[in-house]
Amino acid sequence: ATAGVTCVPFSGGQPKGGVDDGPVEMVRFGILDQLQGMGYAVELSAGMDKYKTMKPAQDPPIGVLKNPRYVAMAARRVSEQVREHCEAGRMAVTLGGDHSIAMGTLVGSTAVYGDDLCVVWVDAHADINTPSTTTSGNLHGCPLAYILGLCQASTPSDPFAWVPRGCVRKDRLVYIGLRDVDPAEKLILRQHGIKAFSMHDVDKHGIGRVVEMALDHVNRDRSLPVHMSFDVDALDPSVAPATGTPVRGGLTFREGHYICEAVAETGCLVALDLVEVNPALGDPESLRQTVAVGCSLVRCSLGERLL
Ligand code: DIR
Ligand code: MN
Ligand code: MN
Ligand code: MN
Repeated sequence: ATAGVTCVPFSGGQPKGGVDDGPVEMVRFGILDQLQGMGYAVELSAGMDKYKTMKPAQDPPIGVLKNPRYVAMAARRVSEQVREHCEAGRMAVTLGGDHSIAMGTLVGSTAVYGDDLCVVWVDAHADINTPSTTTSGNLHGCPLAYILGLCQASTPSDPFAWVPRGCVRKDRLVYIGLRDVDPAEKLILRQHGIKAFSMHDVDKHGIGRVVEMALDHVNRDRSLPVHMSFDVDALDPSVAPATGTPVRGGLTFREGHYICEAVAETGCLVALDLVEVNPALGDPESLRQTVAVGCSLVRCSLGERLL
């Protein structure tokens, strides 16, 4: 099998620098060699340094949205790289970077797999704010609103006009790990009947049952392709401290890995995002720990087994 790896050193979807160094730190930690050691051929997308230089000279806010053109350009490029990997039948692995790049990864995977594609979104946050509900204006809190078609292209000059609204079906999205959801996002989830397993559900049912219920919701027969988008802040800050928006009460080390192992076991995974590793936050040990856990989540998702 071949892993098509796209490194996206991008931080424009949120205000903290450093998350753009997530991919290079994971590569330095050895993720590419580790995948090869597992038997994968690795095909690396070219020009990963380009993202840092893509910033347009003029990018004033649109409404409250920050860096809208920069985010849109980067995500569009990601979408092309992920689409190429999926077209070639590779497992598309995208290393972020902040979570706004998932707008690109999902456009890329759905371009190939269509609306059969199921999305497992592992995150402390719902990332489903629309341009009108976001209070932060940070686009890493918005990718799913665009993807699901909750915000229409308003003007021809919308930098996100290239995003096919509704490329992922609402009934094919499921969340695991939520615990910091904005009031407007709660309304959106309820209004559209989007399935979400919060940390309360993980406590109540245990992670084994939660993953089973999540997969049953989007993919009962385990026959459809799955794209997992894993925000490292889904993990408890004691496990993954070096991330921009840590929220206490998160997944344990084992719960995070269990999700990846169980998804890998289905044999349905076609695309994986591992995002929001920010090596600039915290002491060297926090950084090492977070980079290491990011790499091990990637390996488990791609089938590394304990026995
Ligand atoms: C918040 C935080 N819901 C926002 N989102 C984060 O800015 O829209 N996403 N941190 O990862
Ligand atoms: Mn998050
Ligand atoms: Mn939106
Ligand atoms: Mn996120």
